[in-house]
Amino acid sequence: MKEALTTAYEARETLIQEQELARSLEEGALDVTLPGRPREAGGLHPSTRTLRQIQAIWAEMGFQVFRSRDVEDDYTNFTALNMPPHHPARDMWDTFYTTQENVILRTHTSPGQIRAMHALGAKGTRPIRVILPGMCYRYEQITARSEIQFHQVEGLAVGRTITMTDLKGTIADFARRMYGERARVRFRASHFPFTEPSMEVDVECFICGGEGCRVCKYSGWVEIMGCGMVHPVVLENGGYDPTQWSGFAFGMGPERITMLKHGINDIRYFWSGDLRFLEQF
Ligand code: 2NL
Repeated sequence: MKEALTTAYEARETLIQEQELARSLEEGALDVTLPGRPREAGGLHPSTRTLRQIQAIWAEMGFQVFRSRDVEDDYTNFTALNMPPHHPARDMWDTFYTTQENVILRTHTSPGQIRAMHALGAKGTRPIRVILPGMCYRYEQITARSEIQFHQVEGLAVGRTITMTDLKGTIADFARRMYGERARVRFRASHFPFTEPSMEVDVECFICGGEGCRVCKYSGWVEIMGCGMVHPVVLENGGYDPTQWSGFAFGMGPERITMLKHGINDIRYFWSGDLRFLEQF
């Protein structure tokens, strides 16, 4: 009974469909010459693209990606980085505190480097080469130039014979891979609590080639990162004997680099979720 009914039903269904198709073709309801409906493919966020580009370059140079937590403790975010409680340099980072004593959002990716030294350095017996990409948080007024959350990529190399020559050569090589083989860099003296000496790095303006334009404010140079030789106190807090070991470190902001590259004049676009912005990448 069931089979008979199913067969009859299917025969009827096929007939109706054929008739429907014939009729709609006759009426021209089905226009097979119409273009197809495109399927919109998603794209990578501009920050993600820059972040991945930076990571790929450092990976080629033997730096392993180390990931760390966004929620930190006061010791690792500040004290271990040569900023004990009440140190005036802490004012450089406006911090998100929580209702829990000692629990904060990291203001930079540097605390992750302390964790990397402990996780990979084997109590200060092994050299390491890591980069640490991630989100940072600062309790600031949101403006065209500053956001309360943004990415950083930090790098750290610790070994027995690392010198400032290694730092300068490695960063110059990074700049050539990132901005083209003719990219020139210059190092300016600066200050960070966790490095000594400390420097800021400029690359010859990749928009105007050093001629002078709005992006480089007619100086011919744009700042791309900060760096320095790891401070002995920080090496010690990472488990290394600073009389036997040395290292260099650097930090850069992918949003800043993306803004310079594409002439984006307002950092608030990045987390606006505005498709008119995102679809341009
Ligand atoms: C910047 C400058 C920098 C570091 C980050 C670092 C980390 C450890 C030890 C020493 Cl564990 N240094 N990080 C050093 C110099 C500069 O960042 O302008 N970032 C956006």
